[in-house]
Order: sequence, then C-alpha cells, then structure tokens
Amino acid sequence: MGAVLEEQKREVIENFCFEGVCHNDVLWGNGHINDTYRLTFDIGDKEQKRYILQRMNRSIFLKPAEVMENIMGVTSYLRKKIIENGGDPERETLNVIPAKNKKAYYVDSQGEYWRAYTFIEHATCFDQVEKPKDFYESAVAFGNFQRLLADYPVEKLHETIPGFHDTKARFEVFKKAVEVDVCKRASSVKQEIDFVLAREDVADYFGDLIAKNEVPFRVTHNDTKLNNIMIDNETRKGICVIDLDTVMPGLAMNDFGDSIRFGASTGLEDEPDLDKVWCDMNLFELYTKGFIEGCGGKLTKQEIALLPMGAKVMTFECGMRFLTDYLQGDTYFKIHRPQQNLDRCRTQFKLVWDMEAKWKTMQEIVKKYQGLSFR
Ligand code: ADP
Ligand code: GN1
Ligand code: MG
Repeated sequence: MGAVLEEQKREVIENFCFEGVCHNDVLWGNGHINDTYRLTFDIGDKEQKRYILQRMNRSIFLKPAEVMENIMGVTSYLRKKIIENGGDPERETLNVIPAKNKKAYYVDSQGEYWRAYTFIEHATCFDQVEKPKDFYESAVAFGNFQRLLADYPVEKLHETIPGFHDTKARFEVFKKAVEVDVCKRASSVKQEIDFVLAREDVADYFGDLIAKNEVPFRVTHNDTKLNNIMIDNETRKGICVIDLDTVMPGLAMNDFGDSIRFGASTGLEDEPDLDKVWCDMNLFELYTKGFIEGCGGKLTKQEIALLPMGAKVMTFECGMRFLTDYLQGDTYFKIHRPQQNLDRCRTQFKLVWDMEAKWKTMQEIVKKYQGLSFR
C-alpha cells in the first residue's frame, strides 16, 4: 500500500453518499493501522458537516469486505439497543456512510478499500489519561460495550485477523523473527529479546486455559486502548467505542488488559524515557471498578480473578508484537521516526516488569471490586 494520492482521494470522496461540498480534508488521529482523514463539507452557506474517511489497511485485513460485514452487523445491533435504552444512536455508535453503489465500502481504481463514518462531534480521543475520571468512564463504556454485545450471534462474526490474541502463536512468530533477523537488528536488542524469552509462561497462560475449556469466549473488542473511545467534551462520559475492526470472540480479560497497558501507564506508549513509565495503581483501581460495573454482572468470579493476568498478558503481547515488528523492519505498525517500535516495546516491557513488582496490589484491588459483579 503506497501513499494516498490526491486524485485517488478525490475519486473516493466522489463515490460516497456525503452531504454538501467537501472543502477540506486533513489526516486525523493517532491510529497505528488505517489511514484516517477528517473531511469537512459545506452544506449551503451556513451549515457544515464532518466525516471520517479511512483507507483500510489491506495488508493487515486481508478480507476488508468481511471486516465491514462485522461492523455493519455490530453497529446496527448496538443501534437498536441504544434506542431501546433511550440513547442517541447518532453519537453512541459508529454510523457507516454508504458508498454511492450502496455498499458499506468503496474499492478505488487502485484496488484499495475505503469506508466512511459520521464524525462524532464534541468528543475527544486521548493518547494519555488527562483526568483520572475519564479513565474510569472509558472503563464503564468498554464494559458496557461487552455487556450490550453479550447476546450478539457470535456465528455471524468473521475472524478478521486470525489468532489476533493468540499470545502463544505470537511467541512462535517472535522466535522466528529473531532467528531470521532480516534487518540484522537482533544483536542490538538482546536484552529485550531475553526479556521475552524468559516469559514463555506468560505467553502460554490463556492458551492453556482455553485448551482446557476453562475460560468463556465472549464478543469482545480486542483493541480497547484509550484512543479507541470518544469521551464527550461536556459530560465526560465514554460516549462511543470506535475502531471496531477487531470485534471478534475473545476473552474479557484481554479487553480489560489492553486498556490497562495503554491507559494506566504514566507515560506515552512510545515514551523514550523509561523513568517516566510506570503502571499507576490508582488508575488501575479506577479502571477495575469501572469495567466490572460496566460489564454489569456478566463476568464470572474466575474472569474477575484473572483480570490482573489480562493486564500482564496484553502488555507482554503488545511489547512482543512491537519488538517483532522492529526486527522485521517496521512493516506492521505505522512509525513516524526510526526506533519508534523499539521505544514502544520498551515501555511495554517496563510496564510488565512493574506489574510483576505490584502483582499483589493488583490482585488485592481486583478482589475489592469482585462483589460489584454479583449484586
Ligand atoms: P486505527 O485502526 O488506525 O487506529 P481508528 O478507527 O481507531 O483507526 O481511527 C483513528 C482515529 O481517528 C481515532 O483514534 C479517532 O481519533 C479518530 N476517529 C475514528 N473514527 C472517528 C469518528 N467516527 N469520529 C471522530 N473521530 C474518529
Ligand atoms: C493497533 O489500530 P490501533 O492503532 O487502534 C493494533 C492493536 C495494538 C495497538 C498498539 C489491528 O491499534 O492491536 O494493541 O495498535 N491494532 C491492530 O497501540 O493490530
Ligand atoms: Mg484505533
């Protein structure tokens, strides 16, 4: 996938059912996967409307039409539930703008897949927690998301990225990347490689429980970082869960854990100064409370007890993925400077290390809120 060309963008914009005349487009957000633009349209002289336009990452999502089928299914299901609960379906779930050919996506003359959403106004995505209460509200919203989808017909969901949170399989991919060492970078990151190799038990943990049928699969989001949720500027509630590309059957612990690794860190995901990076127990506690409340009694006692493990596994897995990508030449996650993936992997490993030191506290916090699930 090359750079997006100006005439390509024009062709795409021409082919969606947007209202008005487009007068401005800007690259938008800090996602690592898709190319995202914010479009502004003039409707007559006075009114404006904004949209999100995304080129889907075709080297990661090999079947983009299936991704869109999932998104259409999930968002129309959520829409009904939101209306039933007296909410605003225009703001509380993603709204897909159809292409002029009536499909949920448009394939341009280069063969690239594009989709568009209504832009959610008066709300913000954060790359780091600014107000602790926002993190609590994001937890309630991600928990709610899981609760609302608890009865979604799982058989309708395509597995958009096979083995997405199969940490065991990712460990094997990592070992292979070290062995092949295509960019000759392995010798310079020996410490990081050893950190991963010393924790095969972490990589195996959930896979072993799944093999023994000991943990339930649920419809989960699988990419629950703070910048995948919109926080309402006024009410400060988590108004809408976005980035639905990886909604698939998964583990509740992983949705919890992925939020912790990103939002409970005292530093940015790519912070080069590791002295700034810690897993904040106050934020961990706020998220634990919010998530258990949001899931509304759906989590089992065992799932709750495994939440700290979810945090550790997701942080470890993400660090391992960043390091794998660094070894393979930065082909998966978008980078904006050399070594960004290396910095990203180091923050994740620092967090894993810190969680190991704070393990008892994490378990005690989770225990404290366990009762919230059985009211
Ligand atoms: P990626 O998979 O690359 O992370 P996302 O779907 O998360 O792509 O979108 C990237 C960013 O674009 C989000 O973090 C958010 O800031 C912004 N964004 C996405 N969808 C919307 C929307 N409907 N309204 C407003 N902003 C959005
Ligand atoms: C990617 O798409 P985005 O930027 O929200 C990635 C996640 C990682 C995350 C790390 C489809 O999320 O799995 O945890 O980066 N998404 C995909 O920040 O691989
Ligand atoms: Mg995203």
